[in-house]
Amino acid sequence: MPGHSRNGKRRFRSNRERVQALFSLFRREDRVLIPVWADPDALASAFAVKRLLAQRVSQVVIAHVNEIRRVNNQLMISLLRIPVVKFSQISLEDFSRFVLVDAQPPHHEVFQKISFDVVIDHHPETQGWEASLVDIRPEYGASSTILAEYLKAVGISPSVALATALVYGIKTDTDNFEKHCTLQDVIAFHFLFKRLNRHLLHKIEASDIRRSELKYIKLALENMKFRKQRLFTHIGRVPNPDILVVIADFLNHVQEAGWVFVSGEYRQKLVVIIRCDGYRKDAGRLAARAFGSLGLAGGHREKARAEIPLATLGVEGNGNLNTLFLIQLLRKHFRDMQAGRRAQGAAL
Ligand SMILES: [Mn+2]
Repeated sequence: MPGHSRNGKRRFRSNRERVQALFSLFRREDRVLIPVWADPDALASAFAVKRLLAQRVSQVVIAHVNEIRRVNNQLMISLLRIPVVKFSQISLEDFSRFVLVDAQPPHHEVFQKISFDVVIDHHPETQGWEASLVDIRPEYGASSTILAEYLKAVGISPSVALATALVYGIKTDTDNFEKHCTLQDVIAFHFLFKRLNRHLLHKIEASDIRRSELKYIKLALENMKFRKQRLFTHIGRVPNPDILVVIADFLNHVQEAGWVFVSGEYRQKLVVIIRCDGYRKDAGRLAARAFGSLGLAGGHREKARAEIPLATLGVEGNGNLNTLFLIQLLRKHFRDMQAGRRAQGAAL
């Protein structure tokens, strides 16, 4: 077929043409499934696809394949009334069409088993799969931006909830327009801005901790130790590691702290969250060097994380570790770093 490749990567002259092609794939009797790895961008994108197809098919179901743990994401779903169900509760035979947003089939084993009709994403393009309509734009900061363009192209004014969801998706994936952001993301933000409710958005963005988790902040402060400009605290057993991230981000606000190390025990692992200012420091590299041989470790310049099986550390997971243990784990590394710097200085 001229101008129409085997795997749906047809060239379109406009978003309007692309959305028309999308619409032409669906019939009234279709029941559409959108499985998502539920993060803000994926949820918002799926919500937008549901809106686009609402009057055109008999049903659109959004099903999350991961467990939704983050408070922000739970609140996004409840405050914006995004209709989602657990993937384990649905059965694929009930659906005639499948749409994937903010991901590609190789990204998850669940997605791999489904033959998708439509794939819309902004991650780097992967191979070995086909769909009738494929729209992948790796240069975009968020899939929500692509969906905002779709809505605009066919003259659909998003509801307050949908506009707020899409803005949250874009802001999350672009780190508030500081990372992987293009002009298109800014234009989409401008289009959505007129419709969004900033009080709802702020409540969702600000809510990253539960009342029941406040006690871990108290523990973090009680157990905190400073060594030079390094802040260490071990919190003990935690119900989920997200609370460690929240505490590390908070302690990273302390002016005197150049480095922040927050650890906790979760499922027989020591989870260490690392923060620094990223200026002449590299948290990702430190995590890899200090913990890479012991477990999973990595991250970016300012943020990193390590997960080390307690068995590898030769300790038992009964909450008996403390901040001194964490300091001990990192002490050797900092000594090596200092020795390295001295050696460098001597050579000059
Ligand atoms: Mn995304």
